[in-house]
Amino acid sequence: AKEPVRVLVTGAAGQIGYALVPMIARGVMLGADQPVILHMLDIPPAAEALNGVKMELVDAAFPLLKGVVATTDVAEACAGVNIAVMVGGFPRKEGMERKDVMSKNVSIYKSQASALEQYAAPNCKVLFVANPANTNALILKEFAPSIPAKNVTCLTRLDHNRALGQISERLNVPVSEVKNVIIWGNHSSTQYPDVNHATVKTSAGEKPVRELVKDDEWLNGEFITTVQQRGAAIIKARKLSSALSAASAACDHIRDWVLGTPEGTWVSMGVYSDGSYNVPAGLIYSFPVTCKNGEWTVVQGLPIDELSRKKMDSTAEELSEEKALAYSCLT
Ligand code: NAX
Repeated sequence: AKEPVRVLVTGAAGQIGYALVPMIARGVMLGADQPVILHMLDIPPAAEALNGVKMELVDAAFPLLKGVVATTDVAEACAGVNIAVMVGGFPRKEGMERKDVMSKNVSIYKSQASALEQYAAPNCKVLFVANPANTNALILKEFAPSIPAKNVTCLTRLDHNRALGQISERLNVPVSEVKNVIIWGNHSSTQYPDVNHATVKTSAGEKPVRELVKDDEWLNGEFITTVQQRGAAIIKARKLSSALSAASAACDHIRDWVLGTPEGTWVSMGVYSDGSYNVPAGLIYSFPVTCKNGEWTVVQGLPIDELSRKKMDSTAEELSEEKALAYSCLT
């Protein structure tokens, strides 16, 4: 039998946490044959709710779940974890300046970074979900210098999946037949959902999305804004932000990272830029990646047209600004 993998979820008493922990315990994240031990961290005001989630996990009697650590102690939460999904953080409240929220989060992730560095298992993989996800991941990387940059990522898979979903609806084909969309850049409304290399499996073979949709105006306009604004649309409809789709995307991200992407398929992940596609090095930027043996690689050599270039640069600019703001909170 396989050794259990320890998975940390921070902010586990929150909305996404509540959707995510049962998925992990059912094997959605790491596979139906992989036992797991869940580590759940939240803050003292949420301790009772966190304990309630733990009670429900016990009650669900998940065969793969070999243990649950529910705690408000960062060191205990990080001890021995192989995977860390960072969902908890300080939300922006009405009337708060971006800088005030950023400073709160910088101090939270500074201490969580050092706890991971000290107590997590070697080679621990980190996924940032809490917003601003790209920049929070960068902060964590800064404060956990012994964690390799390649192990620190952020979630743009939800945006990627939203793009697949929009194409599937538009063409009335199953979403499983659509692949290789790309989310470039920031997990924010400046992200660039790119379909220039995306394809659909049809009875006549694989066809480019552009050829099938036959409506560049829609693809270059409404499609892009729909994906960019989808989070806001969910809030408007549900009066709560996306949770089940975010949790599902977090599982997709880790599963593909650990177990590999299918041959011929790439996914979008926020990763540390090495300057590929002329994206400034040193940002956490969403790229198309393939994964093998637990490591991601940016897909190289895709032709980039002028419209794409502009959009890729403007989302990079926003990330550089966020980075500067984060650094200005460091003192
Ligand atoms: P909730 O407010 O429901 O949950 C957040 C939880 O974090 C709460 O239980 C809170 O007590 C806890 N928390 C606060 N400070 C903490 C700390 N220092 N250590 C540990 N836990 C702490 O938010 P939820 O809807 O679950 O969303 C969580 C985060 O995900 C938000 O930052 C949100 O913006 C972000 N999202 C990111 C997405 C992405 O695709 N990257 C999509 C969904 C989501 O909007």
